[in-house]
Parts: sequence; structure tokens; C-alpha cells
Amino acid sequence: MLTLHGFAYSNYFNIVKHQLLVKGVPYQENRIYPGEPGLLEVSPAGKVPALTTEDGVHISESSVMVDYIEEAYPQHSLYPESAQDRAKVRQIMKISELYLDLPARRLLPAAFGAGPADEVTKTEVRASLQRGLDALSQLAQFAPYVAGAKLTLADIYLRYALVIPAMVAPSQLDWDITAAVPGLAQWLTFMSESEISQKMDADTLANRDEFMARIAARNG
Ligand SMILES: N[C@@H](CCC(=O)N[C@@H](CS)C(=O)NCC(=O)O)C(=O)O
Repeated sequence: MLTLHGFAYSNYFNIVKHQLLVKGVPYQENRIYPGEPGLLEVSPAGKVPALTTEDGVHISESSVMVDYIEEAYPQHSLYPESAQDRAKVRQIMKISELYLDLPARRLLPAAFGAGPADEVTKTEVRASLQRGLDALSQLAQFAPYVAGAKLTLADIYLRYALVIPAMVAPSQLDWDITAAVPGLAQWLTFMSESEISQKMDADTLANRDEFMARIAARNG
């Protein structure tokens, strides 16, 4: 059986977990946090998540993991059939990661109480998020899914890539990013209604206190 290493408060862990649940691929979870012994053996950069295949091969980086899972477990494909449509889905996944999740992470320390962010950082993060949101406005179909009529990895990536921007933008940038893209707020609600999303959100919430206690210990 596959083993998914990581913790439920991690949005990248949740991308892979959501995919596994949609596809109905059996897996077990190994709860492990960055810095803990054993993580580097499965994830050379020390990042969460990582995946151990049924043959005992360790894979890290969520985009690599989701592609491995699509190839090894073709049931309920989360990529469209044509190469062109697959590229569109990957484009949204990449933009979500590069211009929404990654810049917003720079404001996480401030959002978690480690002291205020400086104005230069805030200006840079705001510009990157604007770039991502503008790109999304151009690419997203929300019909009803982000890349058209079917659920794809673009929906799963975008849902979890928006978690940190939605967490930090209101408090650090005084900005409701969900209002910045027409149809985005409705799509978020639509996505949150599935049974799988509800399980995902409940599992994330259940891990919140343990994760926050680790952050508090690290901040001293
Ligand atoms: N590029 C990585 C990013 C994963 C990532 O940033 N994970 C966070 C948890 S959500 C982490 O491990 N942070 C610990 C660290 O940066 O040391 C992926 O796609 O899997």
C-alpha cells in the first residue's frame, strides 16, 4: 500500500491526499513534521509531503507525486485526454503554486505571531499575488470546475494553493483575495461541498492544535 508522509495541516500534503481519495487509491498516512527524524530519508529536501510507493520507492515534491499517482493508478483520471487540455490544467497548477502559495508563505511568520512583516515584503507579496490572480482570471473557467466540466488536478491544486493566501491576505494586506477573481468565491464554496473536501477540512482542523503548538514552541 502507498504511504503518504506528512501532516494534515499542510496544504501540499492535502493536495496529494485529496487526489488519492478522489481516485480511491488505498494508502496509509505516516504523520511526520519537518525536522523530525526520518523525514530526510523519504524527502531529501526535508519537505512535507513525501510518498512511499508499493515497491518501497520514496518520492517527494507534490507535483511529481501527483503525476506518479496518475500514471501508476489510471482509474478516475484527473487529467484531460488531450495533450493541449492537460497542459492547460498543468498551467493552472503551476501558476497556483508559483504566484499564489509561494509568495503568500512569506507572510506566514507575521500571521503566526513572529512579529510584523516589513513593507517591502508586503509590497512584493501583493504584486505576486496580483499576478497569480490576474492569470487565474484569464484561465479559470469555473464551468463548474476550474478547467471545465470535469474535476481535474487544477481544482485540487488551486483549492489548497489558496489556503495560505486566504489566511494571510486579510490580516497582513487587508485584502480579500477571493473577491479578486470573478467566480472564485462561488467555486470555493462549490468545491467545499463535496464529501471528500469535508473530510479533508475536518482532518485539517483536527491537526490544527498540534501543528500550532509546534509553531509556538519554535517561536519561543
Ligand atoms: N515544493 C514542495 C513544497 C512543500 C512544502 O513547502 N511543504 C511545507 C509544509 S506545507 C514544508 O515542508 N515546510 C517545511 C520547510 O520548509 O522546512 C512540494 O510541492 O511538495
